Amino acid sequence: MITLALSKGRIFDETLPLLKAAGIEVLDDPETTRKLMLATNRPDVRVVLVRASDVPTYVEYGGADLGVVGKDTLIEHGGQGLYQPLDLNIAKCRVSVAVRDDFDYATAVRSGSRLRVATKYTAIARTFFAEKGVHVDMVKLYGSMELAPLTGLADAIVDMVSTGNTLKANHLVEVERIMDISARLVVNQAALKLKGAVLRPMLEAFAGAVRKD
Ligand code: PRT
Ligand code: MG
Repeated sequence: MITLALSKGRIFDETLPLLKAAGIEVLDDPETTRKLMLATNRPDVRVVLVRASDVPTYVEYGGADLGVVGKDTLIEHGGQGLYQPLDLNIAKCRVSVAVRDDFDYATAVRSGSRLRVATKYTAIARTFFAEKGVHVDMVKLYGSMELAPLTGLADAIVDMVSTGNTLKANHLVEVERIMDISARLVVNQAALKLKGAVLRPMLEAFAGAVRKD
């Protein structure tokens, strides 16, 4: 049995065409079923639905043989023990710094004073500001980062941006782009050895179906 870990929403939706290219069709719709383990048209392949941030953990410990996860989440997890054969070029966005539209970010960063940064992506934020030589007080959040500058919890946020509409709706502006993000395929290293005969052709089918742009 091959177990694939996916998160509901954009990762699941954008992985479906790649699965299809590998001849795999999921038999349930995650938006309507309450099941967390989904059968596919292949009796030897199943999908488990987990939180996006739990995908690397499932694959690392062999609860799933492979999974699809955003580069952001992978960096925060550390990626230890995971084989990362493919950039799937899906669920694309960027990690950026954003502040209130009336906040003078350039001066705050130049002055050598401390910047209060709220984010779920503390590893990415820490590395980025350390390289700039900016002192940061990090506030760890798990969601709704956009609220932090509006409530005085922080001066800036580090968050995922796609269209930028969420920032705009909350009177925030993107002041720095930290990195481009897309989803990656991650594979359990032991599974690749033990189940390589089934996994390798799957990986090749995914690779052949990746959009190049
Ligand atoms: O939601 P949950 O807490 O369970 O976990 P999660 O947020 O990690 O999962 P999910 O499914 O929301 O995101 C999974 C992955 O999709 C992320 O790890 C990213 O790699 C990728 N991705 C791509 C995004 C976006 N685009 C994106 N736009 N993740 C989040 N967003 C957020 C963004 O931060 C903003 O709040 O969506 C909102 C809308 O974005 P705009 O700019 O289009 O308005
Ligand atoms: Mg989310």
